[in-house]
Amino acid sequence: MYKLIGSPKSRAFRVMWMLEELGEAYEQDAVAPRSPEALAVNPSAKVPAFMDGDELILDSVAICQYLADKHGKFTHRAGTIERAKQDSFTLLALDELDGALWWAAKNSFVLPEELRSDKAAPACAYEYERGLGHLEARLGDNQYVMGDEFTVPDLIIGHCMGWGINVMKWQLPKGPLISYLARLRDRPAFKTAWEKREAA
Ligand SMILES: N[C@@H](CCC(=O)N[C@@H](CS)C(=O)NCC(=O)O)C(=O)O
Repeated sequence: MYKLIGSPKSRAFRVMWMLEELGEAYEQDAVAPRSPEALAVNPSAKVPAFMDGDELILDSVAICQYLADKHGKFTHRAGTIERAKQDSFTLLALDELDGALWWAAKNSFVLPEELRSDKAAPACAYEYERGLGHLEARLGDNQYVMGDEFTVPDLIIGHCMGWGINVMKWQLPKGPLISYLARLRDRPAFKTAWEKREAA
C-alpha cells in the first residue's frame, strides 16, 4: 500500500490525482506543511512526501513521475526523444507557472512579514501570464501537451491552473487554454481526487 503524506489542499493533490489515474490504492496522512509531522519526514517540512513500502520520496513532481514510470502509464519512456519533450513541458510548468504562483504565495503568507514585498504579486501575475502564452503557443491544436495522450506535465499544469484560478484569482486568457483545462478537469480521476479533496 502506498502512503501519501500531505494535506489534500497542498501539492499533495497532484499525487492524489495521479494515484486515481493509475487506479492505485493508497492511504493518506493529511499533515500540514511545516508541521512537526512534515518535519519528521522532510528536513524542509514541505509536503507532499510519499512512501512506497519503506522508501521515502520527496517532491510532488518526482513522486508523480516515479509512479508514472513504475506503472508504465501517462509517460514516455526515459531516454527517448518523446520523454525529453515531455520533461520540457514539466519544467515549463515548474519554471513559469508553479514558480510564479509560489513566489506570490511566499510574499503573501510564507516569508517572514518583514521580507514580503507588495510588488511581488503583480510581477508574479505578469510572469504567470507570459508562461501561459508560451504554453498556449506550444500546445497548438493538441488535446494534451504531448498530443492525444495525457502525460505527467498535463497533470502538473492542470494543478497549477486550478491554483491560479481558485487561490490567486488569476484567470486564463480567452482561447484554447480554457478548453484544455476543461478537458483535464473532465477526467474521471481528476473528479474523484477533487471530491476527496473537498471531503477532507
Ligand atoms: N517542489 C515541491 C514544493 C513543495 C512545497 O513547497 N509544498 C508546500 C505546500 S504545497 C509546503 O510544504 N510549503 C511549506 C514551506 O515552504 O515552508 C513539490 O512539488 O513537492
